[in-house]
Amino acid sequence: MNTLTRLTEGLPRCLTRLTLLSGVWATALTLACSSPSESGTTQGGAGGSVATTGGSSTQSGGTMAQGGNSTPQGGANVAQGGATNVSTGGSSAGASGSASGGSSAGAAGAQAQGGATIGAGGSTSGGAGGGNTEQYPKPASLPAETGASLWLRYPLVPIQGRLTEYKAAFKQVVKAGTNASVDVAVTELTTGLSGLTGATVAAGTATDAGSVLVGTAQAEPIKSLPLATRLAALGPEGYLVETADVGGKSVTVVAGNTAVGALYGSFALLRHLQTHRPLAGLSLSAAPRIKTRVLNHWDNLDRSVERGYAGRSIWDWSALPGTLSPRYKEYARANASLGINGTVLTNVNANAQVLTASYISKVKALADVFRPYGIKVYLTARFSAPIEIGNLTTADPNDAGVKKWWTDKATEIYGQIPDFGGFLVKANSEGQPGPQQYMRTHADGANMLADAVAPHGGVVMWRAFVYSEGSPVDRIKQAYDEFKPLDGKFKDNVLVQAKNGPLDFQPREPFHPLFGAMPGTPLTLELQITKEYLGEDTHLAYLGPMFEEVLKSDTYAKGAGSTVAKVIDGSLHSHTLSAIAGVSNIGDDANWTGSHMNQANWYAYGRMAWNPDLSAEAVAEDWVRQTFSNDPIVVAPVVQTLMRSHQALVDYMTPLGLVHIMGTDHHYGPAPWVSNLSRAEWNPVYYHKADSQGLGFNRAPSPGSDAVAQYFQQVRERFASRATTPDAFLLFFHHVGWADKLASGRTLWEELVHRYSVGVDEVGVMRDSWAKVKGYVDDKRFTDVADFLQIQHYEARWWRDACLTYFASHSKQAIPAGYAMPAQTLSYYQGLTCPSDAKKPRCMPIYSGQPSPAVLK
Ligand code: GCW
Repeated sequence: MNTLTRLTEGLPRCLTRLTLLSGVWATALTLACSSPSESGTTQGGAGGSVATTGGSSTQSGGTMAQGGNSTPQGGANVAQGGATNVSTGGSSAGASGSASGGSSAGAAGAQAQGGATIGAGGSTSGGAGGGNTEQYPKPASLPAETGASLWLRYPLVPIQGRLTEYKAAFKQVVKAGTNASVDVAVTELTTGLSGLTGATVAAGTATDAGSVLVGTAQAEPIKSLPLATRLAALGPEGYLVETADVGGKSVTVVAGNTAVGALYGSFALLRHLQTHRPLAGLSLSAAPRIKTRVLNHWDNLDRSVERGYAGRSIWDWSALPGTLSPRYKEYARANASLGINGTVLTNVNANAQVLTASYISKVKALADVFRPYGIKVYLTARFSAPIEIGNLTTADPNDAGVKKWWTDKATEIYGQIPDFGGFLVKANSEGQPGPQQYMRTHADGANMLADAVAPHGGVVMWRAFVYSEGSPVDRIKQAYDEFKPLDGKFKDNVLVQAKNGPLDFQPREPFHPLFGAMPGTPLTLELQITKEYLGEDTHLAYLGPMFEEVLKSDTYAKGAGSTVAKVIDGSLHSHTLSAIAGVSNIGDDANWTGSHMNQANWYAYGRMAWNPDLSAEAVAEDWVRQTFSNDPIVVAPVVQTLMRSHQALVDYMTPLGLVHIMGTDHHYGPAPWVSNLSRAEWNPVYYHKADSQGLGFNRAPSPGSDAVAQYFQQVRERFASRATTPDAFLLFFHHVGWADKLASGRTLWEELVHRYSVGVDEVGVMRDSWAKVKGYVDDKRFTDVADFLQIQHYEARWWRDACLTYFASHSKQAIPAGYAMPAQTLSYYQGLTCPSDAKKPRCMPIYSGQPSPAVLK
């Protein structure tokens, strides 16, 4: 045993854990999921198993993020040792099948049938994996790929049985009804089906056997099929995909109540086929749980992107509206394939210029491209716009002239873009103007804008990310303190948008206490897809587990089971509006997201926004199958690498609940020593509070900051007590003595060294694991990923050594036996001046030596 790995800290119960079996990694999947599985039909055979070879670690028990200290659930161990003839479909079948219960069951290999569900939020998987025992041939050669195709790749199905099945079933595509979105669906289906089958699958008119019939429930011949009741239950965006008899011919029907629903169904069918699932019993059905599922672009009008690491903004404002980059349509396709139905084009640190007539015509051009894909555009509204572009002397929301200005502006926008979504606003935060300048509240400001867009059906998304000037006792308390008293004061078309955690998109944070605390206001969950604090473009950190963790966190707002997911989908407090937002990681890089692996985070966001009950692992598996390969020799190790990556990063950057110890401004490398920034709460030392006694921020009741008081009782009590606070958040809520014992039996100092070391070695395992897919993934993408993993490994060691040398200066303790000594001294790390380019951060001086092993025994 050379690496002790603890992978399950804080992860929900449905996730994979890894077990050392006979020298190979095998997945052990938990069978008892904490979330209820949805009822549904089961199709297809048993889910396949995820198998892998390589790696060498074991794991010890972890702690549940929200549930106090506990060990992971047991599960079926399925070792495949890298055989290439295991069943395909496995967990992904369940994944597509919606409920986490379904997906994990599907993943449990021998145990369960692929999950399948009908109903809101769910989706039937149709045939789950099983049944396919065909061996994948090793590809003779693979053309280089830039990553530009994302997960919308349609290579010829390489296994004969499945190929024959698909060829017989998909010969042409016939549309029912006339609509731009149905036309898009036909194009997507003909492209995808032609690629997958290697035949020409064209658009046709007569419904012959082997047709895919796509359209709306109102259009013949779909209208005459007995689908009406089931379709009606699926709402405007839901879909149904199944085999049907039309005039004695067997066809595949892709039906929605709306044309966009049919488009979503088309992408669901294509995903089913891209993941090589069988057609027997095909029955896919789903409707989104959350109504508004948007990307937030922090894109500026000069094409720079705040916290963007993938090149320039894809919005080429100077060429719009005359020139439409082909990327706009590609962007719309990719989003529609996930179910994302809105995009906020501009940075929340807003520029009023986007509200001028010339920019509105540019925005209209984009809206026209996106409309057939079901995507609405939104803009950020700079609160001082009436002054900056309207020649007014005030932006006071109670001023009649200001109200009129916004009302007229809304009318102007809707005149051009009738389905404009509305405004996103960052106000009185980090220097942005807002209503508080006029002694008005956030509600006054939001309501004024809400009145302007209400006649047109628009909404206002008002951000709760605020922290004031001065030296507050505890920055994380401020959003709750400012917004909770405003509950019930917002107009019906206002959503309050809060980040997942109370601080700021840290590698790991507890859920934001506003969730559940504002029953009279629909709350939007804002996730950050771009990895500002998580290694940016370079480090592999799959965020699915983090998204899953926050969505499944129990607020206890209305007793047990009041999860964040239920708060934001509107069901807990019976709201009509519901929304989720993801801060985009997209730029004009060929691969869209700065690295191939970062595409997985865009994908996971979209899939989980559609269905917040999906398991991160099931989503990861679908993504790997669509993006790289269906061969188990690729699927297994890459899914495992993704699933362990976030925890690895947390361990080597900010273990045990540490936060915000990154370098100033760029937030890339380690800088826990920074203490000289003008505002107290910008300094890492403010957050970790290391001293000779111990480490961590005391947020328990007095003498702590009592931030825990913002949570409902059950959560409050758990976090208030050091004994019941999960290790994952220990130092977030408590100042712990260096010599205090943790659940592992190690002292805090020993545990800190251990976590940092394990994190580094995990990256080594990820590197080794990726090395094994060489030859099974095209060389270009293989090399790109391998190169980044190498950088990540060095940088993980940099993080470890820099942080441990710094914390040792407080703990006054040596590195315990069994762990590598830091490569350099504290002053060396403090003297490093990297990255020089914050957009493509690198730290050349530390790329030498052997990062692993950091755990020596
Ligand atoms: O995380 C911080 C970022 C800022 C960002 C801000 C916010 C858009 O460092 O770049 O500004 O959050 O969310 O408003």
